[in-house]
Amino acid sequence: MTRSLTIGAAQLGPIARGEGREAVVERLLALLRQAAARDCKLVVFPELALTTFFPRYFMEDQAEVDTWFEAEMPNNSTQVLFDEARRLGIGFYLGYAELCVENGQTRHFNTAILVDEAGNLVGKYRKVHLPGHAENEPERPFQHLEKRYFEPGNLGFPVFQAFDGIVGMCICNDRRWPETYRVMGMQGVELIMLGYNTPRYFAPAPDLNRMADFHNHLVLQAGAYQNGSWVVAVAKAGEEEGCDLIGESCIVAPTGEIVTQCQTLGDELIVASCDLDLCTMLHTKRWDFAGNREPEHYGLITGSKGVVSPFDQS
Ligand code: CDT
Repeated sequence: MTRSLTIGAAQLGPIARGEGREAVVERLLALLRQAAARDCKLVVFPELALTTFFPRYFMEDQAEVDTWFEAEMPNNSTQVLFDEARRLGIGFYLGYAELCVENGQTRHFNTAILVDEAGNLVGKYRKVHLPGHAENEPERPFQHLEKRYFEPGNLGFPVFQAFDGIVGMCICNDRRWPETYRVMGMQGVELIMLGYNTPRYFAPAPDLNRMADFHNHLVLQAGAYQNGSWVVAVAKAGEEEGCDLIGESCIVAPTGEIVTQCQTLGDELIVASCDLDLCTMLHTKRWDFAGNREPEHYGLITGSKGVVSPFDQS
């Protein structure tokens, strides 16, 4: 019997700055119910799925910044999503801004959680590769202040036994880094879920703008194939408060092929039946990491940030 998992990628269109959590959760619920009608067992929502992409705004008042964060999950706004998902027997990945206290210290993370079909928390991931900048750069048409509002995730890239497979998570910019997939790949990952908010305009190098969609799919497809894993990548898309966000949410097979992709820049559900046993075929027949990788010959050195290449020496 094959391990077939029907997964929905629930793309969101823009969220207005003034749109409250409750209104957004209504949109998530509508997508969740569509997913149930199409037999999904798991739905993936975007990064920071409860609010507009607030790192585009420069704020100095920490109390104001904290209004964009969730101090509890579930909370009053999201409990209904958890309840409905459990009633429908669907698990979900949800991205949100997390405010927590650890060892007496207040901390801010760009976080995703995975909840199973019975409503239990399977695991949490905190975004490691934070893009953008920490200070106001008024010459930009909009800010990208993730380095100001979040700290890098402190949970690594764990994988979890869930949905009859080995699953892991990452968030947006993480998908551009081969390490993200490889660290999970080395743990036998079979399904990687991620949400993203990707402005088409990349201020540091606007020459790359025309390739924003291409580079999105390029990294997702390469990461899937090179690690023999399904990848489900879900955008918040469209023109959000004057910022053009790419769409093209997609489900990628372990062969690197895009199985299905969104056609709009709005709220849209796409669905695929994902055979997790296809990963076993790639892992054993195409890659066989244990038999074929040559880590002792990669010429890596150990630096202050762990294992780095000679390329990084300075
Ligand atoms: N949200 C996120 O990580 N976006 C980045 C673009 C940042 S541009 C400064 C991405 O890689 O899509």
